[in-house]
Amino acid sequence: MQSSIATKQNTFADDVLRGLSATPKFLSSKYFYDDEGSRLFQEIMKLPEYYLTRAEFEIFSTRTKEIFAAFTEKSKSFDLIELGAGDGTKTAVLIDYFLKQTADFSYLPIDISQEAIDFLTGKFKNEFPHLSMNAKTGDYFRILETLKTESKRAKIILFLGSNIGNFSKAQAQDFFRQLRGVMNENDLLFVGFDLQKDPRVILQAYDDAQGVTAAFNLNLLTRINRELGANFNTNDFSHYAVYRPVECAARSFLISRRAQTVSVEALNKSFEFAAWEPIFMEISQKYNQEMIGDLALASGFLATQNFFDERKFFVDSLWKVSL
Ligand code: AVJ
Repeated sequence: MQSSIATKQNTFADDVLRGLSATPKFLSSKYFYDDEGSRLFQEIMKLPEYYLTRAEFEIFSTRTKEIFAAFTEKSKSFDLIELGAGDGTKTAVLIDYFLKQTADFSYLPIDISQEAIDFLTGKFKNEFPHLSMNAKTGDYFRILETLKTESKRAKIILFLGSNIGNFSKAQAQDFFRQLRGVMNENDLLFVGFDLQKDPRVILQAYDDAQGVTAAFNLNLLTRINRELGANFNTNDFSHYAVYRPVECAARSFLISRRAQTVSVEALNKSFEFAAWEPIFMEISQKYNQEMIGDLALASGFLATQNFFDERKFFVDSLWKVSL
């Protein structure tokens, strides 16, 4: 059960070599999140155009009670496991309420970034001194595999913020199948999906007026310069975003503004860019209710309850394991 996206241990250099040698060229959005990239993503979440974070926060704030009821319907005691926890702002709303209900649970944030985990645990220790917390850094599936036997309690796995959007539909199915493999009968999965809506609204979220999203994309070239000794000139590339309504997917590209050669020392190689040649950077897949139900079924789950914001911009979908 090896997934090409989650467990294959490619290095940054391997992936850059593969992406810049391909036609069309691509780079993986999973490498956006160095320190500067994480900081830029925090900026993105505050942008007026980037509705996703506020929509999900609204769901957590207005439906807290129902979410808690759904989480505790089968088992009163549980491990709340958050994949890609980030800064935990949304989850804090749930935790605060759960603690006030004197719920019997532990919080286990998992992130690939040690820095993110240190920040989050510091903040939560301070904010919730009575919270039982057990943070982990590393590969999601490897950690979940150990938890499968380590803890007897029901697991509620959170995968929020439309993080699933960075996978194509086929990759998303593969990812959920793997999750299914490390879950027990009474475990639950709570997934945040960004929904199909006015295409203009979606496009603007990935093409903001202040150019923060452009900087976020270009930062990956700066990271390649720093970590792999490349000589990208970020002024010679521009950010371009599209939304395709038939596939419900936003995509972003960096476009080479002129014919140029970029060398990457760590790869001992140069790459030619034609004038206006694109590098595919990121997919942000959007969903509708039918797609979500189908994806759940195809990966061994049943979508049992959907929590929407007022405008139906976003949904947190509760999945149980199908037997
Ligand atoms: C972190 C994957 C949810 O696709 O909306 C934000 C990343 N990229 N702006 C998204 C992102 C450009 C974001 N996710």
